[in-house]
Amino acid sequence: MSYTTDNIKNVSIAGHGGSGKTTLFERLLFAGSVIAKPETVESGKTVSDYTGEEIDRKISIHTALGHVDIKDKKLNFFDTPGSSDFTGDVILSFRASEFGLLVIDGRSGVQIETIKLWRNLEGREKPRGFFINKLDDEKADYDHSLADIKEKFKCEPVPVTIPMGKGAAYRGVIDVLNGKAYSAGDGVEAASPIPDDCKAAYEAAREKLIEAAAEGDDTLMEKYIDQGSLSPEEMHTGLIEALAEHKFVPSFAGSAVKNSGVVPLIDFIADAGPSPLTAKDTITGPDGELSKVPIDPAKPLAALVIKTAYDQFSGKLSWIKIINGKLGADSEATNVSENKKERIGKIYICQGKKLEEVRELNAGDVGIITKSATLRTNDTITGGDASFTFMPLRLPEPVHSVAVNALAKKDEDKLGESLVRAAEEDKTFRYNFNAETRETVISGMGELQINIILDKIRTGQKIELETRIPRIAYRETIQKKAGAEYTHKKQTGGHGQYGKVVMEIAPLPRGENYQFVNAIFGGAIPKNYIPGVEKGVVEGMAHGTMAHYPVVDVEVKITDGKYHPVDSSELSFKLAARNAFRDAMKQATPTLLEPIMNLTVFVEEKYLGDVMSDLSGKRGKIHGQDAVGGIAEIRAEVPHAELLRYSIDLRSITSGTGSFSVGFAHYAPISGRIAEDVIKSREGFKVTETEE
Ligand SMILES: Nc1nc2c(ncn2[C@@H]2O[C@H](COP(=O)(O)OP(=O)(O)OP(=O)(O)O)[C@@H](O)[C@H]2O)c(=O)[nH]1
Ligand SMILES: [Mg+2]
Repeated sequence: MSYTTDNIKNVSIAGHGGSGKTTLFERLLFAGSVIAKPETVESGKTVSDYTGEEIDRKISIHTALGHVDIKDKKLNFFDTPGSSDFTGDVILSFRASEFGLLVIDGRSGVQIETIKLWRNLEGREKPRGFFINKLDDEKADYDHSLADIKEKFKCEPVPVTIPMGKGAAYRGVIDVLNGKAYSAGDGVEAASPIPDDCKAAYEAAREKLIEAAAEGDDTLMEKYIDQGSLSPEEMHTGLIEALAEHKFVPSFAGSAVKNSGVVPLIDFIADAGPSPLTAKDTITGPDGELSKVPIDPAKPLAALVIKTAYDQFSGKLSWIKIINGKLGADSEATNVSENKKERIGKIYICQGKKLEEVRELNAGDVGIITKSATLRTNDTITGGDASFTFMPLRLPEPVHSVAVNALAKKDEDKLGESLVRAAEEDKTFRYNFNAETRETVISGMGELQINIILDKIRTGQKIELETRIPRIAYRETIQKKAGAEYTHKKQTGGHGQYGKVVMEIAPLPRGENYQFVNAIFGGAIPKNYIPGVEKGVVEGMAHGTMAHYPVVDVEVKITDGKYHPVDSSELSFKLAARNAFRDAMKQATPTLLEPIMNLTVFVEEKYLGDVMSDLSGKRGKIHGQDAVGGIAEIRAEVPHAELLRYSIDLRSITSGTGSFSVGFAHYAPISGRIAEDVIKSREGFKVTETEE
């Protein structure tokens, strides 16, 4: 059946790796009677970790979607991966949901990935809440987790459910909103009266929840001040409003493995979870202007492709979030982004990999179109003649790169096609052929992501691949002025070749690249040969005299020359200029330049010292440092050559908790041993240049 917009809720389950998201998702489906028996992640049979790579590794790698139909509502849940390598899939689920539920491991409190995800949700102004999990564990500490949330996020989480008992004595949760207790156990939780020994904790929590509800609505606040209490219905109304306005951050307690805290969570989301109707979506108009539009079922169809996946059985799957109107099966739509018509055939919703056909999807809902002809992630589909497009996903830049090639030349095409597909499926993954270093370089969020993609290509395509650390794009430049002259003279059968070029070269400030100055007076080189001279200079700069790297930041001034009325040609001047440039460069104290990157590292404060000393060993210059809630942010400039394996190094220094971002900063000179090694590594490099 199809649900109307006001009866749809979209929830992203996100949080640090291993906090229990997939287990919670499985228990939500169990409590919602979608599955008869919940499976464990270890069994490899959960609904949401269904791909081969997830079953092998026992972690989530892709975002999975499922839904619980309850109280005439459809609750869509996204189970997202926790590792920062797969952050692209988490962000796409944030884009498509109205509520971010951050799962906290009750044994460790707030972990670093969760902090990054909170910031992302904050940037999107999405309502968010917490599920404090694993409270059955001996090492779990509910109060510490709650205090940690307060400190790290500078927010006041208000418990909607609270735990009964601790560790081995953990018994279940109290639903503070509805005044019921739920005991942990193998079956779906059933409500019971609140035990006497928990009544005091319940009363105290209820007081806070009523206050939070009153904050959401002025008339409720007056009533609360007058009467000192609110009815459950009034509390719902107040909490819905407070949540939509970010005044209220709900927290839930539970144990996913013990099926505990799941039913009251479902109840809360069904009754008070943010509705798509309160969400605003950003669109880019035809003139490039940004504006915000509400999700609206009454407008003509407009939808966004949030994800593309390739399935062994169903082929291409395009995940669609409907923003306006409705999407019907067997209809025509326009793919505005590609400027093409798209025939919509069957449409589906899903429980993990299991597709369920539906006739239509209303605004706010998320579904899947299979085998589409034109759809790509981030495309906008419309039914009318709207010309706007929805804002594409904003994703972090890749931080880890490797060079790859197929071992057998004949497999290069297969590799190329697989890389195109991988980049379509995961927008944080890129590939690019670097003509300068003659390598295919693939980049992503970390070693794990890259290895998983390469493994999938190896086994799926049955090809052998070879990977290397990518070559660095060094440059060469000069440090002082110099001059040179060169005469190109050749006597062949017919016409000879003749051209003489006199030039001066001088260093330019860093980043200015190249300037060509024609300072010839009196026609020593006729005007029509000047383009040939410049071509020669450009060719000379393509391969410097130290290690054949491109030359940058040089001014080249042509001061004099000589021509021959019969034998001169553009080619003669080109060859003369190229050689004159190389001769001049040798006199101008050439030096190698290396790329320097801007690096920002996020680590728990306890690792700060180790990270700093590692960076100084990597020739890094620290520019700044901040710390918020136990997380340090370090900004530094570090040579690219030192960062090629940084995602691996940082992982080992910080036990996998640190993360970083990088971007190109500038080029800087290198000398001594480092330069000698670079020069040595280029021995035998062949330059192909025309002599004719
Ligand atoms: N004791 C205890 N263990 C739990 C609980 N929930 C999950 N676990 C265990 O924690 C481990 C990780 O659980 P997952 O559900 O895979 O965690 P996740 O957050 O989905 O992990 P990623 O998707 O890889 O980020 C598994 O061994 C679970 O059995 C819980 O409530 N209590
Ligand atoms: Mg998972």
